[in-house]
Amino acid sequence: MRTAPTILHLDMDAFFASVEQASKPSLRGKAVVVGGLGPRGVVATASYEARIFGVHSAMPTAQARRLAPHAAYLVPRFGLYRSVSEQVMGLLRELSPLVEPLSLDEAFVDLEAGGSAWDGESARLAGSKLRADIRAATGLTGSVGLAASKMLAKIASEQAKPDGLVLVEPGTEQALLGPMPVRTLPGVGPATGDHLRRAGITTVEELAEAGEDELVRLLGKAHGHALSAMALARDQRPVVAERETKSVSVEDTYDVDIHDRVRVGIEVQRLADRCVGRLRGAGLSGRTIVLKVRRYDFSTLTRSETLRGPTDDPAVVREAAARLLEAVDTTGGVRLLGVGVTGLADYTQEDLFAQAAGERAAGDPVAEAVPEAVAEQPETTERLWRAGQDVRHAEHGYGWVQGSGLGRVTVRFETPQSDPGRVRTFRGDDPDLEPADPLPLVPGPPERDCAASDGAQPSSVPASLPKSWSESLGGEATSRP
Ligand code: DCP
Ligand code: MG
Repeated sequence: MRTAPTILHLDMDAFFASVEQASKPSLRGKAVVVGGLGPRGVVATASYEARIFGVHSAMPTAQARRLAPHAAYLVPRFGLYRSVSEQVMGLLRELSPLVEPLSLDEAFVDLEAGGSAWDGESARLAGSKLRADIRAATGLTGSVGLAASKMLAKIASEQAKPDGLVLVEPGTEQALLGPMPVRTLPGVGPATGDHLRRAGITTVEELAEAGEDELVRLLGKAHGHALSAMALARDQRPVVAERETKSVSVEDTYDVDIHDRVRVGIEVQRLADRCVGRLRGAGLSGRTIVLKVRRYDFSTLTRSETLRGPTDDPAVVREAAARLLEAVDTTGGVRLLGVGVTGLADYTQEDLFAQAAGERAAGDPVAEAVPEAVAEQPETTERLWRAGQDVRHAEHGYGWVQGSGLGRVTVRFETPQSDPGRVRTFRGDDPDLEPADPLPLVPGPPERDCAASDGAQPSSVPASLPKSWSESLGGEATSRP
Protein backbone atom coordinates (compact mmCIF):
# COMPACT_ATOMS: atom_id res chain seq x y z
CA MET A 1 0.00 0.00 0.00
CA ARG A 2 1.23 3.49 -0.71
CA THR A 3 2.58 5.56 2.14
CA ALA A 4 1.17 8.96 1.17
CA PRO A 5 -2.51 10.05 1.25
CA THR A 6 -2.66 10.58 -2.49
CA ILE A 7 -5.93 8.86 -3.31
CA LEU A 8 -8.68 11.44 -3.48
CA HIS A 9 -12.39 10.78 -3.25
CA LEU A 10 -14.78 13.54 -4.24
CA ASP A 11 -18.51 13.52 -3.54
CA MET A 12 -20.64 16.55 -4.35
CA ASP A 13 -22.92 17.74 -1.57
CA ALA A 14 -26.65 17.06 -1.99
CA PHE A 15 -25.89 17.10 -5.68
CA PHE A 16 -29.23 17.42 -7.50
CA ALA A 17 -30.66 19.67 -4.78
CA SER A 18 -27.57 21.91 -4.78
CA VAL A 19 -27.81 22.34 -8.54
CA GLU A 20 -31.42 23.39 -8.07
CA GLN A 21 -30.49 25.89 -5.39
CA ALA A 22 -27.72 27.29 -7.56
CA SER A 23 -30.21 27.67 -10.42
CA LYS A 24 -33.02 29.13 -8.38
CA PRO A 25 -31.89 31.95 -6.05
CA SER A 26 -35.17 31.93 -4.10
CA LEU A 27 -34.42 28.36 -2.92
CA ARG A 28 -30.95 28.99 -1.48
CA GLY A 29 -30.83 28.10 2.19
CA LYS A 30 -34.25 26.44 1.90
CA ALA A 31 -35.55 22.90 2.09
CA VAL A 32 -35.53 21.46 -1.43
CA VAL A 33 -36.57 17.96 -2.42
CA VAL A 34 -35.84 16.60 -5.91
CA GLY A 35 -37.60 13.49 -7.13
CA GLY A 36 -40.68 11.96 -8.69
CA LEU A 37 -43.68 14.09 -7.82
CA GLY A 38 -46.47 11.72 -8.80
CA PRO A 39 -48.35 9.57 -6.34
CA ARG A 40 -45.71 6.86 -6.52
CA GLY A 41 -42.72 9.16 -6.81
CA VAL A 42 -39.52 8.63 -4.84
CA VAL A 43 -37.06 11.21 -3.49
CA ALA A 44 -33.81 11.39 -5.48
CA THR A 45 -32.18 13.69 -2.97
CA ALA A 46 -32.91 16.46 -0.50
CA SER A 47 -31.01 19.62 0.42
CA TYR A 48 -29.34 19.58 3.82
CA GLU A 49 -32.04 21.99 5.00
CA ALA A 50 -34.67 19.36 4.12
CA ARG A 51 -32.67 16.50 5.68
CA ILE A 52 -33.20 18.11 9.09
CA PHE A 53 -36.83 16.97 8.79
CA GLY A 54 -35.76 13.42 8.08
CA VAL A 55 -36.19 13.50 4.31
CA HIS A 56 -33.68 11.32 2.44
CA SER A 57 -32.98 9.59 -0.88
CA ALA A 58 -35.24 6.70 -1.88
CA MET A 59 -38.03 7.76 0.48
CA PRO A 60 -41.52 7.94 -1.07
CA THR A 61 -42.18 11.58 -1.97
CA ALA A 62 -45.57 11.36 -0.24
CA GLN A 63 -43.79 10.58 3.02
CA ALA A 64 -41.34 13.44 2.45
CA ARG A 65 -44.29 15.82 1.97
CA ARG A 66 -45.64 14.80 5.36
CA LEU A 67 -42.26 15.36 7.02
CA ALA A 68 -41.41 18.60 5.23
CA PRO A 69 -44.64 20.11 3.91
CA HIS A 70 -43.06 23.50 3.23
CA ALA A 71 -40.12 22.28 1.19
CA ALA A 72 -39.93 22.98 -2.54
CA TYR A 73 -40.64 19.78 -4.50
CA LEU A 74 -39.00 19.71 -7.91
CA VAL A 75 -38.65 17.28 -10.79
CA PRO A 76 -35.06 16.36 -11.68
CA ARG A 77 -33.34 18.09 -14.61
CA PHE A 78 -30.90 15.36 -15.57
CA GLY A 79 -29.49 17.13 -18.60
CA LEU A 80 -28.20 19.92 -16.40
CA TYR A 81 -26.89 17.55 -13.73
CA ARG A 82 -25.02 15.65 -16.38
CA SER A 83 -23.41 18.74 -17.83
CA VAL A 84 -22.35 19.94 -14.35
CA SER A 85 -21.00 16.45 -13.68
CA GLU A 86 -18.92 16.65 -16.85
CA GLN A 87 -17.45 19.95 -15.75
CA VAL A 88 -16.50 18.43 -12.40
CA MET A 89 -15.06 15.27 -13.95
CA GLY A 90 -13.10 17.52 -16.33
CA LEU A 91 -11.47 19.23 -13.35
CA LEU A 92 -10.60 15.84 -11.87
CA ARG A 93 -8.95 14.78 -15.12
CA GLU A 94 -6.72 17.84 -14.92
CA LEU A 95 -5.30 16.29 -11.74
CA SER A 96 -4.68 12.82 -13.06
CA PRO A 97 -5.36 10.46 -15.95
CA LEU A 98 -6.55 7.96 -13.34
CA VAL A 99 -10.08 9.12 -12.56
CA GLU A 100 -12.66 6.52 -11.61
CA PRO A 101 -16.19 7.93 -11.62
CA LEU A 102 -18.63 6.05 -9.40
CA SER A 103 -21.69 8.10 -10.22
CA LEU A 104 -22.57 11.51 -11.59
CA ASP A 105 -21.28 13.22 -8.47
CA GLU A 106 -18.61 10.92 -7.12
CA ALA A 107 -15.15 9.75 -8.21
CA PHE A 108 -11.76 8.50 -7.09
CA VAL A 109 -8.61 10.20 -8.36
CA ASP A 110 -5.07 8.87 -8.10
CA LEU A 111 -3.17 12.10 -7.47
CA GLU A 112 0.20 10.40 -7.41
CA ALA A 113 -0.30 8.88 -10.85
CA GLY A 114 -1.05 12.36 -12.17
CA GLY A 115 2.00 13.88 -10.51
CA SER A 116 -0.24 16.36 -8.71
CA ALA A 117 0.62 15.15 -5.20
CA TRP A 118 3.32 13.02 -3.60
CA ASP A 119 2.90 13.59 0.14
CA GLY A 120 0.36 14.78 2.70
CA GLU A 121 1.00 18.44 2.19
CA SER A 122 0.79 18.42 -1.59
CA ALA A 123 -2.30 16.19 -1.42
CA ARG A 124 -4.09 18.56 0.93
CA LEU A 125 -3.19 21.47 -1.32
CA ALA A 126 -4.48 19.66 -4.41
CA GLY A 127 -7.72 18.77 -2.59
CA SER A 128 -8.31 22.34 -1.41
CA LYS A 129 -7.58 23.74 -4.83
CA LEU A 130 -9.93 21.25 -6.41
CA ARG A 131 -12.76 22.28 -4.09
CA ALA A 132 -12.13 25.94 -4.92
CA ASP A 133 -11.99 25.19 -8.66
CA ILE A 134 -15.26 23.25 -8.50
CA ARG A 135 -16.86 26.12 -6.68
CA ALA A 136 -15.60 28.64 -9.23
CA ALA A 137 -16.66 26.56 -12.22
CA THR A 138 -20.05 25.40 -10.95
CA GLY A 139 -20.93 27.41 -7.85
CA LEU A 140 -21.31 24.12 -5.96
CA THR A 141 -19.60 22.52 -3.02
CA GLY A 142 -18.08 19.08 -2.98
CA SER A 143 -16.46 17.18 -0.13
CA VAL A 144 -13.02 15.65 -0.46
CA GLY A 145 -11.43 12.71 1.31
CA LEU A 146 -7.71 11.99 1.03
CA ALA A 147 -6.05 8.79 2.15
CA ALA A 148 -3.61 6.11 1.14
CA SER A 149 -6.42 3.80 0.02
CA LYS A 150 -9.76 4.02 -1.73
CA MET A 151 -11.64 2.70 1.27
CA LEU A 152 -10.29 5.35 3.62
CA ALA A 153 -10.57 8.14 1.05
CA LYS A 154 -14.27 7.41 0.69
CA ILE A 155 -14.82 7.22 4.43
CA ALA A 156 -12.93 10.51 4.77
CA SER A 157 -15.10 12.36 2.25
CA GLU A 158 -18.19 11.13 4.09
CA GLN A 159 -16.73 12.59 7.29
CA ALA A 160 -15.91 15.83 5.50
CA LYS A 161 -19.56 16.39 4.49
CA PRO A 162 -20.85 18.93 3.82
CA ASP A 163 -18.37 21.29 2.20
CA GLY A 164 -15.21 19.98 3.81
CA LEU A 165 -11.94 18.14 3.38
CA VAL A 166 -10.61 15.36 5.57
CA LEU A 167 -7.16 13.84 5.19
CA VAL A 168 -6.40 10.54 6.87
CA GLU A 169 -2.76 10.51 7.90
CA PRO A 170 -1.18 7.21 6.89
CA GLY A 171 -0.69 5.13 10.01
CA THR A 172 -3.85 6.41 11.71
CA GLU A 173 -6.27 4.34 9.62
CA GLN A 174 -6.93 1.57 12.07
CA ALA A 175 -7.50 3.91 14.98
CA LEU A 176 -10.00 5.82 12.86
CA LEU A 177 -11.84 2.73 11.64
CA GLY A 178 -11.89 0.89 14.97
CA PRO A 179 -15.00 2.39 16.58
CA MET A 180 -16.95 2.57 13.31
CA PRO A 181 -19.80 0.17 12.61
CA VAL A 182 -18.93 -2.79 10.38
CA ARG A 183 -21.36 -1.46 7.80
CA THR A 184 -18.86 1.33 7.07
CA LEU A 185 -16.67 -1.15 5.21
CA PRO A 186 -17.25 -1.72 1.52
CA GLY A 187 -18.97 -5.04 0.87
CA VAL A 188 -20.71 -5.18 4.22
CA GLY A 189 -24.40 -5.00 3.40
CA PRO A 190 -27.39 -5.70 5.61
CA ALA A 191 -27.05 -9.49 5.29
CA THR A 192 -23.38 -9.61 6.31
CA GLY A 193 -24.02 -6.96 8.95
CA ASP A 194 -26.77 -9.09 10.54
CA HIS A 195 -24.65 -12.19 10.38
CA LEU A 196 -21.74 -10.48 12.11
CA ARG A 197 -24.00 -8.96 14.74
CA ARG A 198 -25.29 -12.40 15.64
CA ALA A 199 -21.67 -13.41 16.14
CA GLY A 200 -21.23 -10.44 18.48
CA ILE A 201 -19.31 -8.28 16.03
CA THR A 202 -20.60 -4.75 15.52
CA THR A 203 -17.52 -2.53 15.14
CA VAL A 204 -14.52 -2.67 12.85
CA GLU A 205 -12.32 -3.13 15.90
CA GLU A 206 -14.23 -6.27 16.87
CA LEU A 207 -13.91 -7.45 13.31
CA ALA A 208 -10.16 -7.00 13.43
CA GLU A 209 -9.99 -8.81 16.76
CA ALA A 210 -12.00 -11.73 15.43
CA GLY A 211 -9.16 -12.46 13.06
CA GLU A 212 -9.08 -13.92 9.60
CA ASP A 213 -9.73 -17.57 10.51
CA GLU A 214 -12.87 -16.71 12.43
CA LEU A 215 -14.14 -14.43 9.64
CA VAL A 216 -13.49 -17.10 7.01
CA ARG A 217 -15.41 -19.56 9.18
CA LEU A 218 -18.30 -17.10 9.51
CA LEU A 219 -18.46 -15.72 6.01
CA GLY A 220 -16.67 -18.10 3.73
CA LYS A 221 -13.22 -17.87 2.25
CA ALA A 222 -13.44 -15.00 -0.22
CA HIS A 223 -15.58 -12.69 1.85
CA GLY A 224 -13.92 -13.51 5.17
CA HIS A 225 -10.46 -12.95 3.75
CA ALA A 226 -11.40 -9.65 2.11
CA LEU A 227 -13.12 -8.39 5.22
CA SER A 228 -10.28 -9.18 7.57
CA ALA A 229 -7.98 -7.18 5.30
CA MET A 230 -10.40 -4.23 5.25
CA ALA A 231 -10.74 -4.34 9.03
CA LEU A 232 -6.98 -3.87 9.24
CA ALA A 233 -7.33 -0.96 6.81
CA ARG A 234 -5.53 -2.92 4.12
CA ASP A 235 -7.05 -1.96 0.82
CA GLN A 236 -4.88 -2.31 -2.23
CA ARG A 237 -7.51 -1.67 -4.85
CA PRO A 238 -6.11 0.60 -7.54
CA VAL A 239 -7.95 3.56 -9.00
CA VAL A 240 -9.12 2.33 -12.37
CA ALA A 241 -9.85 4.78 -15.16
CA GLU A 242 -13.33 4.65 -16.56
CA ARG A 243 -14.70 1.47 -17.99
CA GLU A 244 -17.94 1.04 -19.71
CA THR A 245 -20.87 0.16 -17.46
CA LYS A 246 -22.95 -2.55 -19.03
CA SER A 247 -25.38 -3.10 -16.24
CA VAL A 248 -26.26 -2.00 -12.78
CA SER A 249 -27.18 -4.70 -10.34
CA VAL A 250 -27.37 -5.55 -6.68
CA GLU A 251 -27.57 -8.89 -4.98
CA ASP A 252 -27.73 -10.36 -1.52
CA THR A 253 -26.68 -13.76 -0.25
CA TYR A 254 -28.67 -15.08 2.67
CA ASP A 255 -27.15 -16.84 5.61
CA VAL A 256 -30.10 -19.16 5.79
CA ASP A 257 -32.03 -20.23 2.72
CA ILE A 258 -35.31 -18.37 2.38
CA HIS A 259 -38.27 -20.68 1.97
CA ASP A 260 -41.13 -18.31 2.55
CA ARG A 261 -42.43 -17.15 -0.81
CA VAL A 262 -43.70 -13.87 0.64
CA ARG A 263 -40.31 -13.12 2.12
CA VAL A 264 -38.65 -13.86 -1.23
CA GLY A 265 -41.03 -11.37 -2.81
CA ILE A 266 -40.21 -8.71 -0.23
CA GLU A 267 -36.47 -9.21 -0.70
CA VAL A 268 -36.85 -8.84 -4.46
CA GLN A 269 -38.74 -5.55 -3.99
CA ARG A 270 -36.01 -4.28 -1.68
CA LEU A 271 -33.30 -5.22 -4.16
CA ALA A 272 -35.25 -3.52 -6.96
CA ASP A 273 -35.30 -0.28 -4.96
CA ARG A 274 -31.58 -0.48 -4.21
CA CYS A 275 -30.82 -1.20 -7.83
CA VAL A 276 -32.78 1.87 -8.93
CA GLY A 277 -30.91 3.95 -6.35
CA ARG A 278 -27.61 3.00 -7.98
CA LEU A 279 -29.00 3.45 -11.46
CA ARG A 280 -30.15 6.95 -10.64
CA GLY A 281 -26.97 7.76 -8.82
CA ALA A 282 -25.13 6.92 -12.03
CA GLY A 283 -27.47 9.10 -14.07
CA LEU A 284 -28.67 6.13 -16.06
CA SER A 285 -31.86 4.36 -16.95
CA GLY A 286 -32.27 0.94 -18.52
CA ARG A 287 -34.64 -1.16 -20.60
CA THR A 288 -34.05 -4.69 -19.42
CA ILE A 289 -34.84 -5.83 -15.91
CA VAL A 290 -33.00 -8.94 -14.74
CA LEU A 291 -33.80 -11.20 -11.83
CA LYS A 292 -31.17 -13.60 -10.54
CA VAL A 293 -32.02 -16.48 -8.25
CA ARG A 294 -29.62 -19.01 -6.75
CA ARG A 295 -31.46 -21.94 -5.23
CA TYR A 296 -30.67 -24.18 -2.30
CA ASP A 297 -28.77 -26.55 -4.58
CA PHE A 298 -26.66 -23.71 -6.09
CA SER A 299 -28.50 -23.89 -9.39
CA THR A 300 -28.56 -20.31 -10.60
CA LEU A 301 -30.91 -18.82 -13.09
CA THR A 302 -31.54 -15.41 -14.52
CA ARG A 303 -34.76 -14.18 -16.03
CA SER A 304 -35.19 -10.92 -17.86
CA GLU A 305 -37.89 -8.72 -19.20
CA THR A 306 -37.32 -5.98 -21.74
CA LEU A 307 -39.48 -2.89 -21.66
CA ARG A 308 -40.19 -0.82 -24.73
CA GLY A 309 -38.27 2.13 -23.33
CA PRO A 310 -35.72 2.81 -20.60
CA THR A 311 -36.85 3.39 -17.05
CA ASP A 312 -35.39 4.47 -13.74
CA ASP A 313 -38.69 4.25 -11.96
CA PRO A 314 -38.62 2.08 -8.84
CA ALA A 315 -42.25 1.07 -9.28
CA VAL A 316 -41.61 -0.17 -12.82
CA VAL A 317 -38.49 -2.12 -11.83
CA ARG A 318 -40.23 -3.55 -8.78
CA GLU A 319 -43.18 -4.74 -10.79
CA ALA A 320 -41.07 -6.24 -13.56
CA ALA A 321 -38.95 -8.08 -10.99
CA ALA A 322 -42.08 -9.37 -9.28
CA ARG A 323 -43.43 -10.64 -12.60
CA LEU A 324 -40.16 -12.41 -13.29
CA LEU A 325 -40.21 -13.98 -9.86
CA GLU A 326 -43.65 -15.42 -10.48
CA ALA A 327 -42.15 -17.68 -13.12
CA VAL A 328 -39.40 -19.02 -10.87
CA ASP A 329 -39.80 -22.11 -8.75
CA THR A 330 -38.36 -21.41 -5.32
CA THR A 331 -39.47 -24.52 -3.49
CA GLY A 332 -36.52 -25.90 -1.63
CA GLY A 333 -35.27 -22.45 -0.71
CA VAL A 334 -33.28 -19.54 -2.07
CA ARG A 335 -29.66 -18.70 -1.21
CA LEU A 336 -29.15 -15.58 -3.26
CA LEU A 337 -31.31 -13.00 -4.98
CA GLY A 338 -30.32 -10.22 -7.33
CA VAL A 339 -31.99 -7.53 -9.37
CA GLY A 340 -30.28 -5.77 -12.23
CA VAL A 341 -30.99 -3.38 -15.05
CA THR A 342 -29.20 -3.57 -18.39
CA GLY A 343 -29.68 -1.96 -21.77
CA LEU A 344 -28.56 1.25 -20.17
CA ALA A 345 -29.25 4.69 -21.53
CA ASP A 346 -28.40 8.10 -20.24
CA TYR A 347 -31.34 9.84 -18.76
CA THR A 348 -33.37 11.58 -21.38
CA GLN A 349 -36.13 14.13 -21.07
CA GLU A 350 -38.39 11.66 -22.85
CA ASP A 351 -38.05 9.17 -20.02
CA LEU A 352 -39.19 11.78 -17.60
CA PHE A 353 -42.17 12.84 -19.58
CA ALA A 354 -43.08 9.20 -19.95
CA GLN A 355 -42.87 8.84 -16.23
CA ALA A 356 -45.02 11.84 -15.61
CA ALA A 357 -47.53 10.58 -18.15
CA GLY A 358 -47.50 7.18 -16.51
CA GLU A 359 -48.07 8.70 -13.14
CA ARG A 360 -51.07 10.53 -14.47
CA ALA A 361 -52.35 7.36 -16.04
CA ALA A 362 -51.81 5.83 -12.57
CA GLY A 363 -51.72 2.12 -12.44
CA ASP A 364 -50.14 1.15 -15.71
CA PRO A 365 -46.57 0.47 -14.68
CA VAL A 366 -45.37 -0.26 -18.17
CA ALA A 367 -46.67 2.94 -19.68
CA GLU A 368 -44.48 4.82 -17.23
CA ALA A 369 -41.43 3.37 -18.80
CA VAL A 370 -42.43 3.76 -22.37
CA PRO A 371 -41.70 6.98 -24.19
CA GLU A 372 -43.88 5.96 -27.12
CA ALA A 373 -46.84 5.84 -24.84
CA VAL A 374 -46.66 9.60 -24.53
CA ALA A 375 -46.94 10.19 -28.23
CA GLU A 376 -49.91 7.90 -28.41
CA GLN A 377 -51.80 9.76 -25.77
CA PRO A 378 -54.55 12.04 -26.97
CA GLU A 379 -53.57 15.70 -27.00
CA THR A 380 -54.73 17.12 -23.73
CA THR A 381 -55.97 20.66 -23.79
CA GLU A 382 -53.70 21.46 -20.89
CA ARG A 383 -49.95 21.59 -21.34
CA LEU A 384 -47.98 19.68 -18.76
CA TRP A 385 -46.08 22.10 -16.51
CA ARG A 386 -43.94 20.37 -13.94
CA ALA A 387 -42.57 21.96 -10.80
CA GLY A 388 -38.96 22.97 -11.31
CA GLN A 389 -39.10 22.97 -15.10
CA ASP A 390 -37.41 25.84 -17.00
CA VAL A 391 -39.63 28.23 -18.89
CA ARG A 392 -39.36 31.48 -20.79
CA HIS A 393 -42.01 34.13 -21.08
CA ALA A 394 -42.05 36.50 -24.03
CA GLU A 395 -42.30 39.52 -21.76
CA HIS A 396 -40.90 38.47 -18.39
CA GLY A 397 -38.01 36.32 -19.54
CA TYR A 398 -36.57 33.23 -17.87
CA GLY A 399 -38.07 31.47 -14.89
CA TRP A 400 -39.20 28.15 -13.54
CA VAL A 401 -42.50 26.53 -12.82
CA GLN A 402 -43.33 26.79 -9.17
CA GLY A 403 -46.66 25.03 -9.42
CA SER A 404 -49.54 24.26 -11.72
CA GLY A 405 -53.08 23.01 -11.66
CA LEU A 406 -56.65 23.94 -12.55
CA GLY A 407 -55.50 25.35 -15.84
CA ARG A 408 -53.05 27.79 -14.26
CA VAL A 409 -49.29 27.79 -13.96
CA THR A 410 -47.26 29.79 -11.47
CA VAL A 411 -43.81 30.89 -12.58
CA ARG A 412 -40.99 32.40 -10.57
CA PHE A 413 -38.89 34.68 -12.73
CA GLU A 414 -35.28 34.40 -11.71
CA THR A 415 -32.00 33.16 -13.12
CA PRO A 416 -28.85 31.75 -11.51
CA GLN A 417 -27.32 35.23 -11.42
CA SER A 418 -30.39 37.26 -10.47
CA ASP A 419 -31.78 38.13 -7.05
CA PRO A 420 -34.67 35.99 -5.86
CA GLY A 421 -37.43 36.66 -8.34
CA ARG A 422 -41.12 37.49 -8.39
CA VAL A 423 -43.92 35.03 -8.91
CA ARG A 424 -46.64 35.42 -11.55
CA THR A 425 -49.52 33.21 -12.53
CA PHE A 426 -50.64 32.54 -16.09
CA ARG A 427 -53.16 30.41 -17.89
CA GLY A 428 -51.69 27.01 -18.63
CA ASP A 429 -52.13 27.61 -22.35
CA ASP A 430 -50.66 31.12 -22.39
CA PRO A 431 -49.01 31.39 -25.81
CA ASP A 432 -46.29 33.67 -24.40
CA LEU A 433 -45.01 30.93 -22.12
CA GLU A 434 -42.76 28.15 -23.40
CA PRO A 435 -40.44 25.47 -22.02
CA ALA A 436 -36.79 26.56 -22.04
CA ASP A 437 -33.33 25.07 -21.71
CA PRO A 438 -31.55 25.36 -18.37
CA LEU A 439 -29.22 28.33 -17.99
CA PRO A 440 -25.59 27.69 -16.98
CA LEU A 441 -25.01 28.00 -13.23
CA VAL A 442 -21.96 30.18 -13.60
CA PRO A 443 -21.73 32.74 -16.36
CA GLY A 444 -18.43 32.89 -17.69
CA PRO A 445 -15.95 33.33 -20.34
CA PRO A 446 -17.44 31.16 -23.05
CA GLU A 447 -15.16 28.31 -22.19
CA ARG A 448 -14.97 24.65 -22.96
CA ASP A 449 -17.90 22.80 -21.57
CA CYS A 450 -19.79 25.43 -19.74
CA ALA A 451 -23.12 25.19 -21.52
CA ALA A 452 -25.94 23.16 -20.13
CA SER A 453 -26.72 21.28 -23.25
CA ASP A 454 -28.88 18.22 -23.15
CA GLY A 455 -27.42 16.83 -26.31
CA ALA A 456 -23.89 16.57 -24.97
CA GLN A 457 -22.64 13.04 -24.75
CA PRO A 458 -20.96 12.31 -21.46
CA SER A 459 -17.35 11.55 -22.09
CA SER A 460 -17.40 8.97 -19.35
CA VAL A 461 -19.76 6.36 -18.19
CA PRO A 462 -19.60 5.84 -14.47
CA ALA A 463 -17.41 2.94 -13.65
CA SER A 464 -17.14 0.41 -10.91
CA LEU A 465 -20.77 0.03 -10.37
CA PRO A 466 -21.73 -3.42 -9.25
CA LYS A 467 -20.26 -6.18 -11.28
CA SER A 468 -21.80 -6.85 -14.60
CA TRP A 469 -24.01 -9.79 -15.18
CA SER A 470 -23.40 -9.67 -18.85
CA GLU A 471 -21.78 -13.06 -18.78
CA SER A 472 -24.93 -14.67 -17.50
CA LEU A 473 -27.31 -12.80 -19.76
CA GLY A 474 -26.83 -14.68 -22.98
CA GLY A 475 -29.62 -16.73 -24.39
CA GLU A 476 -32.21 -16.44 -21.74
CA ALA A 477 -35.88 -15.88 -22.18
CA THR A 478 -36.85 -12.35 -23.00
CA SER A 479 -40.42 -11.28 -22.67
CA ARG A 480 -42.05 -8.15 -23.94
CA PRO A 481 -44.82 -6.96 -21.74
N1 DCP B 1 -29.66 9.73 -6.31
C1 DCP B 1 -30.91 9.25 -6.70
N2 DCP B 1 -31.50 8.24 -6.02
C2 DCP B 1 -30.88 7.66 -4.94
C3 DCP B 1 -29.60 8.12 -4.55
C4 DCP B 1 -29.02 9.18 -5.25
O1 DCP B 1 -31.48 9.77 -7.66
N3 DCP B 1 -31.48 6.67 -4.28
C5 DCP B 1 -29.05 10.87 -7.05
C6 DCP B 1 -29.42 12.18 -6.40
C7 DCP B 1 -28.18 12.63 -5.72
C8 DCP B 1 -27.08 12.01 -6.55
O2 DCP B 1 -27.64 10.80 -7.06
O3 DCP B 1 -28.09 14.05 -5.64
C9 DCP B 1 -25.81 11.74 -5.77
O4 DCP B 1 -26.06 10.79 -4.73
P1 DCP B 1 -25.36 10.91 -3.32
O5 DCP B 1 -25.58 9.62 -2.63
O6 DCP B 1 -23.96 11.42 -3.47
O7 DCP B 1 -26.24 12.00 -2.53
P2 DCP B 1 -26.17 13.56 -2.56
O8 DCP B 1 -25.07 14.08 -3.42
O9 DCP B 1 -27.52 14.10 -2.90
O10 DCP B 1 -25.91 13.94 -1.04
P3 DCP B 1 -24.55 13.80 -0.20
O11 DCP B 1 -24.19 15.20 0.21
O12 DCP B 1 -24.91 12.95 0.97
O13 DCP B 1 -23.53 13.18 -1.09
MG1 MG C 1 -23.15 13.35 -3.23
